[in-house]
Amino acid sequence: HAADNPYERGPAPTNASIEAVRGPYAVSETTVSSLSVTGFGGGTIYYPTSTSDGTFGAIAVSPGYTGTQSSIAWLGPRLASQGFVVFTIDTNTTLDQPDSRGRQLLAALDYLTQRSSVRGRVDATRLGVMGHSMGGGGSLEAAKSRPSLQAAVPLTPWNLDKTWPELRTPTLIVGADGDTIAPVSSHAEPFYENLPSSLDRAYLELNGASHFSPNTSNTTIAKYSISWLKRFIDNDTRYEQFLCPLPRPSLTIEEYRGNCPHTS
Ligand code: 9J3
Ligand code: ZN
Repeated sequence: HAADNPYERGPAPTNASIEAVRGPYAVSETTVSSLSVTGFGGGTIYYPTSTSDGTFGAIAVSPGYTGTQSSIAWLGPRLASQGFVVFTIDTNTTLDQPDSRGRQLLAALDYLTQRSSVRGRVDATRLGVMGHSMGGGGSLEAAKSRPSLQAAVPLTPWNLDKTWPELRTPTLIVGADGDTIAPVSSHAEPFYENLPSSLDRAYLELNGASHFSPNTSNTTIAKYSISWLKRFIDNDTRYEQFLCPLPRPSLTIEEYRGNCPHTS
């Protein structure tokens, strides 16, 4: 329990609680204007309303090519209600490439922990990144340049760089079996296979899914993202039960690869 792990937040999870549309925390939000920041395009911060549970880990989320924060907005309240501060961002331009999106995710985390109105609610040592498509490719770039990040969850990621031996951040890569824009055979799968084999890593391939499945509320994405973020940002081993043994193929899971037990 909490006495053993100062970072754990919220009640003991169940399969129902990680599949739920909302978790145990009521969520507030605040808009960050692009005019008030540099290095990224502003966004929306979703955070647990309560101040009675101390600080929370935090996650920045980038949209994909031509996308805006609205394309990944569902993740804000979905993840924040489980006990995270979540910053869904806009990029400087919607055409920015993955390396730029990676730098923007880090600028957003720096803003969140150092300047934002909720900085007092964030534990600056427990940070993660997510993103869709080129934003997922950007999540890999962010983790490559900042190994202190505690978790990365690229969603149907796209990147020209296929090799990620530099990563030290536990990474869950989510691919979609029907993705024709970032086919898993040339993006998500080689990204996963070219992470260090010593790293805590996983590959979730969604069944009956497309490149744009991460753009609307998706229970399979949510439950495994929540489990990964809780397990590695909060060190919360109560969530290990949903990750190990590896989830088996199902109506929504085409394939799942990873290492078990986790080592970090
Ligand atoms: O962010 C994305 O959706 C990347 C996929 C893409 O449009 O790549 C073409 C250059
Ligand atoms: Zn590389």
